[in-house]
Amino acid sequence: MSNEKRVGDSVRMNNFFPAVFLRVAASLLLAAAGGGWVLRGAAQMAAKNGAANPQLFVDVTRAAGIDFHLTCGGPEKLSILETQCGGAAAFDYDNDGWMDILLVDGSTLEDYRAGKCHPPRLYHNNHDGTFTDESAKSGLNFCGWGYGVAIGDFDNDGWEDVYITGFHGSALYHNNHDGTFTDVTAKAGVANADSWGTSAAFGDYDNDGNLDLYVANYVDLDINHLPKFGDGPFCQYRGIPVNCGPRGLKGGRDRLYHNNGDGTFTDVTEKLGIDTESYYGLGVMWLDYDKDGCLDLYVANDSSPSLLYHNNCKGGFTEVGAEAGVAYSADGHEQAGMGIDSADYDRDGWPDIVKTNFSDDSDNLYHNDHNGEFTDEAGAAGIGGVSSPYLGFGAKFLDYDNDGWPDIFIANGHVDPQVEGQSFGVGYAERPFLFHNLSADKLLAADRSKMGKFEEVGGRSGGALSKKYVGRAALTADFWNRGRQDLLMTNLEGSPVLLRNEVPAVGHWFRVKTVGTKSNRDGFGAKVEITVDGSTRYAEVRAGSSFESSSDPRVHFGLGAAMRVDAIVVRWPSGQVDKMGPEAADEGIVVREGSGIVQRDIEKRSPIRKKR
Ligand SMILES: [Ca+2]
Ligand SMILES: [Ca+2]
Ligand SMILES: [Ca+2]
Ligand SMILES: [Ca+2]
Repeated sequence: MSNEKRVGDSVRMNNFFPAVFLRVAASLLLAAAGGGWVLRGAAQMAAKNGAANPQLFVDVTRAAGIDFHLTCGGPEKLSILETQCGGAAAFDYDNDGWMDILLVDGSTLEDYRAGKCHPPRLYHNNHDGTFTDESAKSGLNFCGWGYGVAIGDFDNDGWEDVYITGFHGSALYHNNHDGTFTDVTAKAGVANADSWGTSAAFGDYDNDGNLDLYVANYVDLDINHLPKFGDGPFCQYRGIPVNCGPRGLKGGRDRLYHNNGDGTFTDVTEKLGIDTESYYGLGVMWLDYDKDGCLDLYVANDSSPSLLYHNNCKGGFTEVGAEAGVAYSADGHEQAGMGIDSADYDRDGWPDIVKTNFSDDSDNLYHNDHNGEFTDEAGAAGIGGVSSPYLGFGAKFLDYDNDGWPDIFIANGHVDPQVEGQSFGVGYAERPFLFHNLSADKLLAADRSKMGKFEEVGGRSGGALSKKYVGRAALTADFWNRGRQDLLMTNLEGSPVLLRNEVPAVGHWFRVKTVGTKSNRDGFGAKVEITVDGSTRYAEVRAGSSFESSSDPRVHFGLGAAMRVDAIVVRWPSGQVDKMGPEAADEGIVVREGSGIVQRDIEKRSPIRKKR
């Protein structure tokens, strides 16, 4: 399904609520008639009539009640500290079935030195398209210079806990089950005290049922002796003075904390040989790339090789990034890796990887070759050339049109405001990318050799996707429980952007939430396989990926025209395998380890409630 075929809905959502309610009402009627897919035909007809391109995503930030302005140093970004802020998470902190939002704030050199706090903001999802700022009573009183966030239920009590990374001080907050959190950093032993944490992610690497924690550390800096702006070879970009680093500065060694299961963690960094070279860590993701049942770890490093830690299933890791083909670019040079994500974009049953890089360098699309190695297909897939001038940060696979083929969203934005107005062909603020996976079209054309091609459709979709931002975190979530994947991107210069999926013609969908019993409660690391129309789709359960981000952990599958999922298999980290199905399309199920389906979220499919 090419974008041209989906053209036709020229509705502009200037007035969010009436338009949204009309849209939801219309989709309810169509869903009731079993004909959500009918919309596709209508859109195609409209396309023939020459209607304008649709806005695929609509900026609803203000209408939704998100009123937050990120603080991250001054406008000139005189220090590298001022260039990497903007962590964000989508998670359901109160277990009401709706994804809430957490936004991490940064600081300024003056405020940080003076001890002035910039606590994070917690927005509760009101189920009606709006959010309420619950920060004040949340107890998320982080005071420092915040960067990223990781979400996971580290104590397996059924409530999501929060880890916030910061400059020389990160913090773990335990969820008290009543909308409040308690700082348990000291007891847990995960302060990461003298390091500058960026991205972090929870994953159970030793399959003991307790989530362990990886924290990427970027640069070791003394805030009282910061390198001087523009002073020296590592403080120049194409001959103009900019903030210094990361080259020329000392790298921060990442940390891996093993969860002891009693509220404490043990730092196993040295014992397990993690980040021995202290590279400039930015992106973190747990995945099982060789499907041996033990979670591997991929870390994107700035200005140094990216690292892939293969889990030997005996409690240790071997770093295999170079051998596996994910340490360098396709032509073998070091890159400035920023954000990473994984999904099976070509549906061959193995998890692939996307990674963003600096300007004048392509993003990577590492195809999993099933033998422990990857091939960078970015160029062939149509991603390399488009992405080359841009500086990418957050990256997320999503199936925004529910056609069953994972698409890719990338947040772009430079680190040096000084590039603006120069003749380098790069800007400070840049538009994000939405890469549409064209495999459905290729399949229809019976030309399977062209599978795995992407087309950038954000630029011409108009509206929010064609605007420029200094993008950092990027996450996906079904914020309105409609069976659509929405987006949230943070912006170093200003407000985050909540992007509501308004794709005019979407396919059917299916969503799986995992609840571990023997395995970790979140089910992170579980593999979900569904069989639809004779083909099997593969996904892994995770929340942490992209850049400084945590996404909706519920596994979302687009189904295209299929009205039924024939089989569902969940392979848990414990080794338990639960087999279910068939199930009807357009529902979310909750699968409990060992029990199968324990809940069907059909009633939440199309919520219409009066705005309060
Ligand atoms: Ca909630
Ligand atoms: Ca918990
Ligand atoms: Ca563990
Ligand atoms: Ca798609």
